[in-house]
Parts: sequence; C-alpha cells; structure tokens
Amino acid sequence: MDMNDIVTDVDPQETKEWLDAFNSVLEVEGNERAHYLLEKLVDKARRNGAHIPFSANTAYLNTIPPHLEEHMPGDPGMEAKIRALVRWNAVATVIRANKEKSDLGGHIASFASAATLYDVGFNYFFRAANEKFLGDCIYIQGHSAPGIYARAFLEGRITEDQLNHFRQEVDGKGLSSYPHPWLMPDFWQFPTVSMGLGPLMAIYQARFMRYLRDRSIVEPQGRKVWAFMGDGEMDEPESLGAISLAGREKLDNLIFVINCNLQRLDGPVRGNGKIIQELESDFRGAGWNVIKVIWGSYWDPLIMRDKNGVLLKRMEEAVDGEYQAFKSHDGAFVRKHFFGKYPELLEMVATMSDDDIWRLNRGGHDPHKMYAAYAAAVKHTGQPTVILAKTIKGYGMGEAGEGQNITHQQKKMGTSSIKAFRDRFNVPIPDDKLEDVPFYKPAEDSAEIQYLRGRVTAQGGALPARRRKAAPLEVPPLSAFEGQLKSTEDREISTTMAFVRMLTTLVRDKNIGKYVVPIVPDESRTFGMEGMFRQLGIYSHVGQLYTPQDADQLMFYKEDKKGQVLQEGINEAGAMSSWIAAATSYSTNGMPMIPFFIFYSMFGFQRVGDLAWAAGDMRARGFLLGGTAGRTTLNGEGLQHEDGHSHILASTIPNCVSYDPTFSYELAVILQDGLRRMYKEQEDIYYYITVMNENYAHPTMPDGVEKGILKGMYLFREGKAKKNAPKVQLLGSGTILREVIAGAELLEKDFGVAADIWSVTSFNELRRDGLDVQRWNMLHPESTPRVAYAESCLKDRQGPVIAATDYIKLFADQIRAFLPVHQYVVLGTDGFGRSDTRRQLRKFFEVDRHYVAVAALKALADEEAVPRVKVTEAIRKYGIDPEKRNPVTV
Ligand SMILES: Cc1ncc(C[n+]2csc(CCOP(=O)(O)OP(=O)(O)O)c2C)c(N)n1
Ligand SMILES: [Mg+2]
Repeated sequence: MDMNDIVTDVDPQETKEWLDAFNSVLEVEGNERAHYLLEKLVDKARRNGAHIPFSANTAYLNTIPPHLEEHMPGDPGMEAKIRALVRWNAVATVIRANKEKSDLGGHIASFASAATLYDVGFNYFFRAANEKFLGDCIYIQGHSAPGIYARAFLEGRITEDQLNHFRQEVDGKGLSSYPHPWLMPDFWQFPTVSMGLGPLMAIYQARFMRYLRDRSIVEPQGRKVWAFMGDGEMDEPESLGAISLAGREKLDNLIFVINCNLQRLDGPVRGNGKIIQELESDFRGAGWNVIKVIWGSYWDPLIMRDKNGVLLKRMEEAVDGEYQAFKSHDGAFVRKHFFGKYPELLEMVATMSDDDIWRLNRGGHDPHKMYAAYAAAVKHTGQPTVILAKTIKGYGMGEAGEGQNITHQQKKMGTSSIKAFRDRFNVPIPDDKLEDVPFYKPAEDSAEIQYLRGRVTAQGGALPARRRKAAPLEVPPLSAFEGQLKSTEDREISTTMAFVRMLTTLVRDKNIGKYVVPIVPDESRTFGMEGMFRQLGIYSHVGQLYTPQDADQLMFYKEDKKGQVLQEGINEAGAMSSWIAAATSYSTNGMPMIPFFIFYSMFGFQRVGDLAWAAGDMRARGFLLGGTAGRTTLNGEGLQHEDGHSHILASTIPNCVSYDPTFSYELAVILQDGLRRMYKEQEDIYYYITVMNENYAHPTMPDGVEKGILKGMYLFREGKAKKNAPKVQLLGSGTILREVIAGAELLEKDFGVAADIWSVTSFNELRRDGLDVQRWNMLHPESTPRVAYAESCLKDRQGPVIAATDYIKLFADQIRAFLPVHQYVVLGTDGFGRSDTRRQLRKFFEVDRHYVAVAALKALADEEAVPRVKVTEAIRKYGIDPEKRNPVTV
C-alpha cells in the first residue's frame, strides 16, 4: 500500500467498505483466502490494462504482527541480566586491550548493536554438536568477536587471562581478533571477517549439507546454518551474489540474520533510503522468506492506535539518515523531529514523557521480537529465511558513540561514558573500580551462572565450537594408479586426461569412492569430464524433471538427486564455496569428503583468491586443479585466459601445497600422497595442482623418484657426456619441461654440451624447504649446517643451472638463494599473453628449446667454458632475432 495515497483518498467511504469486506475475509476465512482474492483482483486489473507498479516491499512494519508472535519461554529478567554482563565484558575486553597496550584495536559498537541477536540465538536456537547431533553452523559477524568471547567467559570456557590477551596472540594464550579457525581451532568454525565471504559460504554450506543428506552420506537431523552479517556488508557483491541459488534450491536449512544498525564504517549505509526495505525486495525477489523486525514491543500500542495510518506514513517517509540521527540524540529530539512532523502524532505521544519516547525500542533490541522471528524462521519450510533486524550501532555507548558516525572505530570510552554504560545495564561494578574497567563474572553458584549453564545444557553444549578431526579414511596405495605409472607408448595424452582417469579410479574405489566430490564451474567438456555426467550424475535436489536433449547418447546430461558431481554453472566463487564446504566437512559434519574443484587456472586464485585464503584459515583439505594451466600451453585463447602466475598466488597461502607436474606418474604420486596426508594423517593442508591440455607421450616412472617428486625435484635424465664436455643443469616444470628436454638434445647434438635434466614438480615446495633450512641455520650458527633439498640435488653437479617454466620468472627464481654457488638463469613468461600457437607463444615468451639452449650457452660462456661466439652462433642457427622486443613490455 502506498501510504501517500491516504492523504489523497478521494472516496474514503468506498475505501472503508472495501477494507471492511477484506477484514471479514481475513477473520472468517483466513490469510490464504484473502491472498487468493487479492491476486485475483490484481490479475483482473492487469488483464484490463491497468498498470500496477511492481513492489516487492511490504509496509515498514514488523512482518510478524504481535498476535502471531511466539512467546519466549524462560526468565526474561534473568536473561537481561546475563546479557548485560556479556555486554559489559565485551566492552571491557576492548577497552582494556587499548588501555594498557596501545593500538591493539577491536570493536565495541558492532556487538553492542547485535548483543540481543546473538543472545536469543545462543539461549534458544543454536544447537551444539554432541554424540547425538552434528550441530548447527553459526557464521558469526567478525567484528562481534569480543561479545562472543564475553559469553564464553561467563560459561567458563575462556579465562580472564585470555580476555586480558585479546588480540595478543603471539605468546600463545591470546584471543584472535576475529573468527579464525587457524588460530583458535577448537573454537571458531567459520572465518567471516572478510566481508561478503560469510554470506556466500553459508549459502553453499547449507547446500552442501543438503547434498550430503540427499546422497545418504550424512543422516538428516534438521540442522540449520545461521549466518550473521552487517547491513553495510550487504554491499559486497559476494553477499547477495548467491541468494538466488538459495531461493531456487529452497534451502530451508538456511537463516540469514542481517543486523541493520543503519551504519557501516564511515557513516550511514543508506542515509537517503532504507536498507531494510531495499534488502527486503532483493531477498523476496530471490525467493526468500523475509522477516522484518523493525519495531520493539514498546511501539506495539502506538502502532495499534494508528488507525488512519499517519504513524506508518511517518515511519515510511523517514529515511535511515534521520533514524540514525534520532537515536544519537534523546527523547525530546525524537518528539520534535519524528512525531512533531504531524499534529496527530504529537497528540499520540502527548501523555508520554521524553524518557518514555526514548524507550521506544528497535526490534533488534527486543528479545521477545527476536525470539518470535527466530521461532518462525526455524519452522519455515520450502524457502531460506532472512531476518532483517533494526538496531542501533553502539547501543548503550551513549555520548561515546551511540548512533554516531564515528562509532565503528571507537575502542575507548571515557569514565563518564563507562559509568553511564554501567548504570544503563545495571552492572555491579563500584564507582572506584570503574576506571579500571574490570571484567565481571558472578560466582559459580550464582543464579546467573546457573541459569546460563542451564541454557547451555538445553542447547546440547556450548557454541561456538569446532571439531578438529574425524575418523581417517582408507587411502588407496600408489599401485591403484598403476595405469598412470606406465608409459603411454605412442599414445599422446594430456595431464588433464591422466587426472580424469585417476579421478575415475578414485570414484570407483570401494572405500572412499563415494566421498569424492567432483566440482566444475561449467567446464566439464573443456576438461574431458563429461563422461562423469552419466557415470556419477549431476547433483540436483529435484532430480531431473525433463528428458535431456542428448538422452539417446551414452554420456547424456544426467541430473540426479543422488548425483555426485557439483556442476555450479559459470560461478567460480560459488564452486569455490562448495569446495570449501566439502573440504571442511571432516570438521562441520564429522565426515571427511574429498573435493576436486577443477577450473581454468586463470579463473582460479586471481578470481577467488580471498576465498582460497579463507580456505587456508578454515583448515580445508582437498584438491584444487588448475586446468589449461600455463601461459603458453593454452594456445589460442589469449591475454585473459593464459595464466602465468597462479603458482605464485598459490604460494602465498601457507598451507596450500602446490605442484606443476609434467608426466602422469608425477601426478599419480602427488595425488596419492595428498590423499594420504590429508585423509589418513589428517594434516590441515590443501593442494593446488596444475594440469594441462597439451597432448604428449608419457614415460614409465623411473625407479626411486617418488620422494623427489614430492619434495619438488628429481633427476629425470643424466646428460650423455663426452669426456671434458661442458656441462649444464637444466630445470623445467609442467609442459615446458618438454622444451627443456628438447633443449638438452640441441645442446648435446649441436654444441657437444652435456645437460642433466631435472623435473621440478614444485618450485614452491623447494622454496619452503630452503627457507626453513636457512632459518634453522641462522638460529644454530655453531651446529653443522643443514642443506636445502634443492642444494642437496645440485651440489655435486657441474655447470650453470638454467630453469624454464610456463610461469613468470619469479616462480623459478624462488630457489635462487638455496642453490650451490652455481650461476642460475631463469626463463619464464612475464608479460601479457596473446593468442597464437603453442610454438609461436613459446618463441614469443622465450621459453622454447632454442632459448633454453641459448641461455645455457650464454651461462657457459660467462664461465668461460665455451667461447662467446658459440652463443652468437646458436642465436643465428635457431633463427632468434636479437633485436626482438621484450615480451614483458609488449
Ligand atoms: C572485504 C572487507 N572490506 C572491508 C572491511 C573493513 N570493514 C570492517 S567492518 C566494516 C564496516 C561494517 O559495517 P556493517 O557490515 O554494517 O557492520 P556493523 O559493524 O555495522 O554491524 C568495514 C568496512 C572488511 N572487513 N572486509
Ligand atoms: Mg551496520
């Protein structure tokens, strides 16, 4: 209803008749019938050509009317007391951290606005994991962490000493600034503080839980995913980016709670509009159940008396900037500027004092309203629910920040504000102690603590809490990949093809096959994985409601409720979120899953890098496969597709282990060991492996190379040297190793140089090993120095070392410090890619066999092992233009 029309109602009598008729339908026949009639009327109007403007909004009122609110059980007075203590300890945590040690930071205002949202959830709705129940998943807004610690302190799970070490983690006992499973692995489950990732990951978490249920891997228990977020956070594309998926998939195990305190860091979220109304229409449009909790109980009598709709009109016309300003002042200000606009409204509050007006609360600060919203949300079926709770940022901070634009950054409060805060929440701290802002915890046998314990028991345990391990899986031995360890003879295949065969072996494995989760963002055909559509089925909660176009084909497009493949559409961020849900299933579901997310390597780390970082924090275990990898391997596709740096990005994630293998046996060794480390030993690491689409023959695995493959390099072939021939050490990875092998042959044949060839499966792992050794040696100056693995490989070898890869030079350059005193020359693919044939691209980027040979000869010439003229000779012989422009700059 457009409230502006009320004033211009041309026939109030007629309006009244219609409304009376409608009211009697509502009362006698109920909501559904009333809705049906409305739809009929709208349809009739449209068919007659009436233009009825679309509105996905409802009035700016609570969605649940007071008479339909479910009542909160328990003792509200006692809960208010406990909540006050949580508030106090949260504030004390931050103030103390910024008092004694300067600049540790922390946030007061966010939790101050959200305290009731969490409190009601913890008391009645969030169910912990225990022997009988796997636990609800709670995504807590990062900046609310102090409040969560404060509650855990009252529960006896966190000590005062720990609170005193908020944000002081280095010595081991401190509390992390935000939810980080890496830092507090028994406490935090979900990293949320990079805004937008929490909402996105929560949607895919809910979806993955449904997948596990539909595939009968985890029994249905009615678990819920609760995700808390800020209204400012909703501006992140990631926050809203997947809500249509949640609506489409009818994820009724998912509840979003958006704390609409109308402010973000700098100022209002929608000063000139209304964030709650905007989000309501977004979510309703995406098929969600929307519950608005705007007004607290003190408003109910006023709203009831608003027969002519003037109050609602005023509520609708005020913008968020005004609502924020109202609550940064006082009751008199609200009377003047809110109610004062219309005489009827002034009249309505005439008998109320300014204090009474000030007490008119917002929905998100009213536990009864929040309880009713949560109770409705958990019962709602067929749709995900979003609760839009209106609150005040910095609630209770008074002049130190309540409703003020500066409040987000407030880490300190003056003594008078602390005193006001204490008085407002009735915390029993005497005046002479206030300066110190001490923590407060009632005695163990106090009514408060006993009550709190009762709530924890009723909810099945305390939250948040994280499971570290699950039962290990039985991992197949390397011999399971026998086919990949042998030569392909004349058959030319790509490492992608080899990978798909290994994946096929794995899904057929009787012990772990069903736990494998292949994930693709609309690229199955690119990677030759379309056979899996039919073999494994594509997961769809509703099965397949149509006969696919290719039903008569062997490998038709099969959607299935029990499908194993997650086909995420063109959606790397969503696919990555699915992968994270699967890769942390050992923790969230007590059921290890083995996800393989295969994507265009260029649309991997650089596209979803922040999620990859969060995956590290979350201790994800699984495989990421960068397909069509390398800057010159993906011929034809050009600048936006050719990846020359994903390995560098992968190397920045401390627990991501990465490899760039060339041959299928290398891939088999890496994969099998990855399974062993992650699923048997339960190491909190994940893998990034690049695979290519270039076809070539693969040799049989040489004896005894497994260890070297895993450590990062091994001797692939010894140079055939005539006595006294000059020697070089050639290093290569991925498809460029083949250019290195060809380069060695040229050197031998054309210049009589003997080249040892090393397959470097991981420059990244070699660097990690080298750094570790270097550090140990620095700290143990008088012990026998340890030797980096790369050095141990090359120290007894002769000649300069030349490395070539399909990645930027930095990739191979990483090991420079850990080589023996040899010269080290690196070739790589710095610069923007372009479309052409592989041969042309390798020439352009100067990583082909000819450049390998020239680089080796130049290095030898610098050591006076060959005359310089030999280099010139090679340049001429191989048709290289010395005046060619540097590929980095063109
Ligand atoms: C991706 C990202 N960008 C920026 C920030 C920095 N930041 C932290 S909190 C915040 C404002 C949050 O506002 P809102 O979501 O409304 O939460 P509130 O504190 O108001 O509850 C910003 C910009 C961040 N944490 N993550
Ligand atoms: Mg906000």
